Amino acid sequence: MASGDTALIRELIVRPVRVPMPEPHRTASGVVAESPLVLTDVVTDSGVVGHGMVFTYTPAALAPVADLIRNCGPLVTGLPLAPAEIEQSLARRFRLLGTQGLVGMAMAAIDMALWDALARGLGMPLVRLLGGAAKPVRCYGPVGYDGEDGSAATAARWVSRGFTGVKAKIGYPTVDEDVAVIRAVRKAVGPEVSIMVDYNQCLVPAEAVERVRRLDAEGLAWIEEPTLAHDYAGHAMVAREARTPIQCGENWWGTTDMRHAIEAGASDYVMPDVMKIGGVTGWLRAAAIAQAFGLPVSSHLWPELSARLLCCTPTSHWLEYSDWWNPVLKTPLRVENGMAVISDDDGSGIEWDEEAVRRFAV
Ligand code: SMN
Ligand code: MG
Repeated sequence: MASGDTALIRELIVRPVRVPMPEPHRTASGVVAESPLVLTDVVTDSGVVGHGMVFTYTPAALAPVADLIRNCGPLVTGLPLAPAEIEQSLARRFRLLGTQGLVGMAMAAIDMALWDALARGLGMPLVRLLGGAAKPVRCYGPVGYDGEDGSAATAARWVSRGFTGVKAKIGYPTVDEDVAVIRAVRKAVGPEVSIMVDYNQCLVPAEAVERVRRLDAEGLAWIEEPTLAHDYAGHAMVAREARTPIQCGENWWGTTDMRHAIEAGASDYVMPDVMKIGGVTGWLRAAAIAQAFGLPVSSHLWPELSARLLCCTPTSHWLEYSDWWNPVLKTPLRVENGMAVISDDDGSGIEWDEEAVRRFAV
């Protein structure tokens, strides 16, 4: 592409896949046993291809999300490769329907692919395009809802790989069981490692208040989503009562949800999900809001893309590491001694393993 020319979008290529998981990931609010993903490629008239990927949580949403992205094809083909402009244009198109849920997922898939294509077309890594510098990003490892022994064993494996943080799923029938799991994890990882816990929205606010008071004695780095993600008043009540920081954000659809949560005082830290917050465009806006409020920003899934975005986030905190989607990636995120190492490849670091994509195609 000649410099100064803006590439035009020629087509979207949309491929749903179902990626199996070696082990199901259990939470207090359900089990994730596989990864239904919609891989989205934006092809430009100069032949550059940008990649984006969304996770539909349940296979029931896989075909509808893929269809929705395909149906957005005519809304974006022929437009200049300008992600923030296209976000505005799609948001206007969907104003009467709303841009949450499946629409938000479709918009995020397109946005991620557009930013990747933009960076590739300019021959630079995404971090450079966004004005940041690639640096190692501190990761924590996830631990499922696997009881004392299972949780301790997984946590110990992360620490043996050099991770300095682990996040355990809790929300057992009693707070005594929560505490027992936390103590088993602490015993397995030693005093220096940060332990986060995640309730995955399973408590009512009154019970959450009771439990966080007990958990305050355990030296946790944060307590995540103790109550329903969109009950900002409930979270604010818990956050006021807890000495341990409350963490929310993975279920905020766009920066409007984030704004409402912050206005309510629902969360001490924030962890936007790059899909639900609105792709790279949404993340950049969320990072600016967090910076203005002095809120530490962690990520949720999408480790390859999130690691790059955390390099461009002034109040960057922790990267949530996950290897669930490695099977379809040619170059999964490298982690050395618990730190994500960002390659200097052009774009956002997403490259499909085409043979695997064919194998997992739906
Ligand atoms: C989570 C992510 C994806 C599926 C289930 C649960 C989670 C997290 O809450 O924080 O990673
Ligand atoms: Mg969570």
